[in-house]
Amino acid sequence: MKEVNVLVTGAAGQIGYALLTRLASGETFGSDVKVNLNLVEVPQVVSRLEGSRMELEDCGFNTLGTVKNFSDMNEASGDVDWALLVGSIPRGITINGKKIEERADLLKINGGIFTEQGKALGENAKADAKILVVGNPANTNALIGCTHGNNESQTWMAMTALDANRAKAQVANKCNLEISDIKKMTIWGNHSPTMYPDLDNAEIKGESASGWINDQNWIESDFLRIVQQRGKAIIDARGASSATSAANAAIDTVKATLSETPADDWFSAAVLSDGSYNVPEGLIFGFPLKADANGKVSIVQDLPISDYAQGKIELTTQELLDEKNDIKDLL
Ligand code: NAX
Repeated sequence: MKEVNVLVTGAAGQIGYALLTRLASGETFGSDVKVNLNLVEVPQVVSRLEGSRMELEDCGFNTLGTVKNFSDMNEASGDVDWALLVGSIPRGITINGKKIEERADLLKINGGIFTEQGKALGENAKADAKILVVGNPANTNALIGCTHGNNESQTWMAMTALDANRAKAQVANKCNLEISDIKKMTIWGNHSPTMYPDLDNAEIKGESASGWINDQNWIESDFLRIVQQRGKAIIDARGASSATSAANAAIDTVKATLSETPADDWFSAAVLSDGSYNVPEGLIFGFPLKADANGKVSIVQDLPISDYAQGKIELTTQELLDEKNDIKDLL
């Protein structure tokens, strides 16, 4: 049997819990691939991972390989093919008597974590490893990790697939369509309320989604607001942030790179900008992406961008530039 080595940080958290079975079951990498899991947690809770390991064993998956628990990223990252960086310090936590509410403080604390994780992966993970950052602020955490990973053959992404799935669900509800009728959903920019879900370039049965919907008022007000604020709406309703849907989006992102993207579709994640669409180089920015048969990820080029969309893209670009400025001494 083939094998894949997958590292998950924050593995004892709620997204981690929803993620592990789906990585190990055969659903993600296929029924002919053994999945070796390296689970990483902070030292205070690493012992809880033993419970996760026992539960995985009790699922009886043919495709489950080894499950190892770590609190040291250097030890955990040896030879990994995939790293799903879910763990990060949430807003509102109290550290050394100070409640962390400010974005700049949050960015700096997580920046320290991602500096170390990036270095460990750059030095120890496989040359063609893919790294997906889920932990917020995901784009800027990925920028720090990618900078310190300093390994150009590895691919760093920050997750926007949850936002893309949320956008598809809203369109499906509005138009009474199946999710599979909606293709080419792009989330431009930051995984934050400034993200821009693009319905001009999304397609419904081969036509522009915005043309099909034919209700610009809904697109610019309800749709945009619902998608941008969906994370908060879930926290308000559930008393906890998205977990199942976030884990599902991480699985979707992994799967999207395992085979060539179909000609009539693309997927959404944030990658290092190369200047495409005039986005400044050196930001981790949400783009429309394609994978080739070898899993190499590239940005879909030459999409038309309306003046309205351009304004939204500039807003989210500015936010990412501000975030980058807040952590400039970590780069
Ligand atoms: P939890 O608080 O349930 O779990 C996080 C886990 O990470 C904890 O067990 C914690 O001990 C661990 N952790 C913290 N620092 C670590 C480190 N340095 N190394 C290893 N583990 C570490 O949060 P959960 O709900 O699972 O969310 C995880 C992250 O995903 C949060 O930052 C959250 O904001 C982010 N999200 C990102 C989304 C996206 O679309 N990109 C959507 C969902 C989610 O909000």
